[in-house]
Amino acid sequence: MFNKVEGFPKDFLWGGATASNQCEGAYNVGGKGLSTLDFVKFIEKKDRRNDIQTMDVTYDQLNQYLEDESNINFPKRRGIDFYHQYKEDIKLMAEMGFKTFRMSISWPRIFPTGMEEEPNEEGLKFYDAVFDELLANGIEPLVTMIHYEIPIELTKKYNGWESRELVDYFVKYTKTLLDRFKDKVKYWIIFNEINMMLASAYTGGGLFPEKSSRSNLEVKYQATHHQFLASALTTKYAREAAPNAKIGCMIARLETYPATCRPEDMLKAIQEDQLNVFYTDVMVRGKYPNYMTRYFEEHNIHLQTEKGDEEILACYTADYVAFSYYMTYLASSEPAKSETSGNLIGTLKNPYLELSEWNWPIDPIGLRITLNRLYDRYNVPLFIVENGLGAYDKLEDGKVHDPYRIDYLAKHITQMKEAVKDGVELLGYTTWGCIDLISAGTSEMSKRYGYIYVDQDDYGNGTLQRYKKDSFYWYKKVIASNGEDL
Ligand code: BGP
Repeated sequence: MFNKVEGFPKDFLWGGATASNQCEGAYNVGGKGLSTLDFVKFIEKKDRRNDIQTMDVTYDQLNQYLEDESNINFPKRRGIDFYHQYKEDIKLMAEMGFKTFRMSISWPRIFPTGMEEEPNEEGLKFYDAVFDELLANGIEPLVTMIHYEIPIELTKKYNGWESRELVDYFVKYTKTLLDRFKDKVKYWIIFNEINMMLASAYTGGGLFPEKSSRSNLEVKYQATHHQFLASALTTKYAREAAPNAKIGCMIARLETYPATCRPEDMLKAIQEDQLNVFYTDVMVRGKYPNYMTRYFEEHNIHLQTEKGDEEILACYTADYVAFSYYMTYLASSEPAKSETSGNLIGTLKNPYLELSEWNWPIDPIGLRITLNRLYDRYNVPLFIVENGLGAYDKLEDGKVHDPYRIDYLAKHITQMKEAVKDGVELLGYTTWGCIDLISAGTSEMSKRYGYIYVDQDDYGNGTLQRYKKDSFYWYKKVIASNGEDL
């Protein structure tokens, strides 16, 4: 009756994570259409270390570029050329002993405008080749169907996910993926960080709230509703057409502590946390939680829904909860005094935590807390699909010494192991940007997360050669010992 858990399960999925738009490059190769994120990257960035990173583009900025094609002055490279170098990269991952590799498929590589009748065969072939390479190297693909990348034509024509039309276009795309790759891919995540909609509607939903006649918040939740439907309908199709598929939902986990033990702060922490787990509540429990009824009413949010929506959400829920974890947040009932930056949203400074070079609080114990809380809430397996330290690295004589990264990861894995001993069912751990890639928040190369160094600077200069960092050899040892040798 009482089974003691000693450590990570034997089949624990160790690996790393990437996203197509941050690593493939080749934005106009192989029939790919332009995506919302292609536009984020040509807006000049200053040193954004201290900014809250929202990845936003304004409607005016986008239009300025769209009006005159010659304005489209794409930087030389906006990835690390994974599109052409995937074989070499996968070889390095296999050398580290990866059991899984999280990657995403670029929607506009498959449907360039999102609205074609037939998919782009060249795009499908590219992913076929990547999956074959992974499987040949004994690496299980973990595939995100959409990592923020929306065909730009859908933004222009429909204001992105504000329109319900996007549900059908997206489901057509995801059905294409399931049909084509069901024998190669078992683990899927439908939307990357679906709660990103709140922080940046452009990135999360390809939409400009100011273009809508509705309030900013209302349009974001409307778009979210459409994404929930698209997720459930994708899951419905997977149950029929790819019965072995495991379908995950994903949020950026914003674990929130009260700033003090004042009851008002505790209440505030619960309320802010609810706005985060609202997403998983709908996708795992299959219905809108009661607390949102009050929230919607108080914020004058009226969602347009159709008959049958409720049933779809109830019937097709996620098999597991995937999440990114970088830091924890503080909630206070008093107006903010001092803020620091963070992943997706800023937060108050927690005096007990150190900050990364980008001022993101570092909180390994928070990972154990969040694993316990999510598991208690849902009782379905969890999957940590992003975690890691963005840092400046120095390449010297072909070597990168990154003890800071090893220290960060070892502390997080230690807490992860404690959570597993607490009884949390954890499927795996894929650290973010296992090979250096372009940062989502800053569009820069110098914020590096990887075990593999890629020779490229913020302006796209460099040989693109790959080098193994010290953390490469360390992670190899961690995987070989199933998390025992840290
Ligand atoms: C997550 C995104 C990733 C990623 C990561 C790190 O929110 O899913 O795409 O980039 O954050 O963020 P950054 O690149 O800004 O350091």
